[in-house]
Amino acid sequence: MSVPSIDQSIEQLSINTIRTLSIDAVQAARSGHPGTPMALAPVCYLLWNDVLQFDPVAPLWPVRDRFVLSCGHASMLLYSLLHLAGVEEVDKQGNSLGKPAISLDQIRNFRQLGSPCAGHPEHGDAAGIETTTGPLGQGISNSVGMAIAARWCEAHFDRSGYEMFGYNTYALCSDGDLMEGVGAEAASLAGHLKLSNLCWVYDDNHITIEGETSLAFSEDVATRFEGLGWRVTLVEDANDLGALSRAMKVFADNDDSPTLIIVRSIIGFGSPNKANTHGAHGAALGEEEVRLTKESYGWPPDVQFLVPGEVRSHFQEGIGTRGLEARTAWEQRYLEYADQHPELAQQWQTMQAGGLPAGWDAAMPTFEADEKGLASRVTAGKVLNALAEQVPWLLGGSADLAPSTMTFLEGETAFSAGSYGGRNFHFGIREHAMAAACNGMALSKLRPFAGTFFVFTDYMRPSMRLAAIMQLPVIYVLTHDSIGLGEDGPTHQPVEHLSALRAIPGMLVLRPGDANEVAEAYRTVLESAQGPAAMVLSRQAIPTLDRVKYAAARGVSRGAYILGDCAGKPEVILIGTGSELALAVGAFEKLTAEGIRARVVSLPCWELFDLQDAAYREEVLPTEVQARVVVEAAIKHGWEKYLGPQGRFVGMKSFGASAPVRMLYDHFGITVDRIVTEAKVILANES
Ligand SMILES: Cc1ncc(C[n+]2csc(CCOP(=O)(O)OP(=O)(O)O)c2C)c(N)n1
Repeated sequence: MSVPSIDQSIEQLSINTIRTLSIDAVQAARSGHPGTPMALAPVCYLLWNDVLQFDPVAPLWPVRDRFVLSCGHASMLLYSLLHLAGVEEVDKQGNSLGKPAISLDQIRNFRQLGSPCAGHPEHGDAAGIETTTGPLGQGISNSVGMAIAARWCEAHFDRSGYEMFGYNTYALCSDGDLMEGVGAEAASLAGHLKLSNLCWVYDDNHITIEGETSLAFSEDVATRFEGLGWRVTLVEDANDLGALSRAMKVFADNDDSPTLIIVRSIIGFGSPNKANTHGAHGAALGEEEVRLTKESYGWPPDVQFLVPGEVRSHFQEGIGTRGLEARTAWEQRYLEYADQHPELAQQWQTMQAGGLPAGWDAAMPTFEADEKGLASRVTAGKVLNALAEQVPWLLGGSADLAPSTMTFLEGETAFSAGSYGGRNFHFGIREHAMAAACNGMALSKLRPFAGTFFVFTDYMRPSMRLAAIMQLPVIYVLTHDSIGLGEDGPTHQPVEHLSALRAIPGMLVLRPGDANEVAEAYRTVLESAQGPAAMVLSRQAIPTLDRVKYAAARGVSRGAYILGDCAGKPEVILIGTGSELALAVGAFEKLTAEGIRARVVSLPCWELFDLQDAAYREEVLPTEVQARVVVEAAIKHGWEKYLGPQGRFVGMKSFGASAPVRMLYDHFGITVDRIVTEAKVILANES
């Protein structure tokens, strides 16, 4: 079919191309969210073509401005932009693969298997998708981490004459983003930190799924954000490019707070029967309405996926040219910088490549055998400090619990407003925003750690799950990991949390059993960097095992290893983790003394053990030895796969209680004697 020429300004033509691509893709998929792309096309057009410092042919340029589509349901908006801007697909090193990140065919296959145009934007599926969004509130909260990272990089890497390591972060958000608690935590943190490199554009369209926002949302957003320390500016009409441009200038000129641009828009703009209704939010418009809508745009009603050639050229002349010039000029200056500051340049490159500096584990401590031992949170603090000494971009903090989580980096300053080189983060009592910000920091190549009590992972799990989906190497330092925390009682004593975290695909959950296992756990996690890792640590002291008598802690890297063994085939295998490993060892000693051939296995990390080859797994847990006892001060859920049908579990079946730790272990029957008894019961049943 010949395509009629459309008599519109190039701006309008570009905006309508974004709109109609989104409409057609949703219509073809018979599912998706057309209304917000239709409304926000002018905002994104202006932001991308006039403002963003982003080179479409080098989408991983480290100091590119970040664009986050926090209202991930409007994903077609992002795919349309990536397509029109000519963003190229690249390998992990950023080298062009000579094809578009998002092709027109892929847009035609919106929401279909194999297309990077997934229902919600998935980081890693195509260049230019800076983070995975969909759960409302997460994207804007990630953007705070990105802005933090930009500020830290400036403070750490910039040198006189070379102010070149920062960038701006823009996030587009909807009513849902601002209703979600995590967004509020993140906004509060960003305001406190005065992140003036952060701009949120709020799509104030008064519509959510159930109808008008007035059903559930009556706060004065502008006043709230002003109270949070943000600069707030209003654009009355999303179609007013001049006003949008002025708002962007407000952001650019503001150097002491983040900026919120409130944009009044009409969801489903242009649709004669669905505009300004929730009918335009989450369903295809329908064929007839698509035709009518296109007519209202002055668009040929029967042509689908139309991209006028001049629109591509226009983006090429806008973001394409501006981005290329900025990037190549930056690279030129970077060569000079590298010449002047070779050590910093080396750091920058290693960090960008996701690597570690030479000798990163040189200061790693080892720990002498000690009956009394140390709490694993204490050892973890020492290990973290030893690593942070060598890895400048290993940084983080806690949700107001550093004295308990031992996450403070000695000799380092706080990351605070105007003092952005600090490596100790005071996230405040905002676990969820902490975890979401850490995702943004990790997406910006820092190696962040986030500390809190293990039980409060309940408050940050959605962000932890997204870290796993995106395979971000965030380290969670989770202390006070069981009834072992004692008197604080059941609200603070995790019981089901190990199981809950182990259920997240791609999350490494490590519960080291003594000081040397802590060191090995950190070594493994830092080196692998394949995804998030939860360090599950005790409040109470646990013995440091004698590694002359027992196997080396290096086995932690394989997830499980034989710690102590008998001669010949064992009759029973005892398996322990974390603070209960010492109990398993005690039971092993007792059984051995009684002439029972026992083996004790340390199994600090299921996920790593499950990755080992079958021969190794069989060596550690031979199929023919079905007499097995697991001890862990948590619920049994999931241990069945190692226990088998005859195995017995020593752990928790209920919430804990408030009492001194010793009494609790006796009360809940998590003792050496109980393990010995359970082992004997199995052996008696077998004979
Ligand atoms: C955490 C979370 N809860 C619920 C949803 C389901 N959901 C998707 S969009 C939406 C609300 C849509 O309203 P708004 O945020 O104003 O977006 P708009 O209608 O303007 O596109 C909801 C509840 C979600 N994606 N994330």
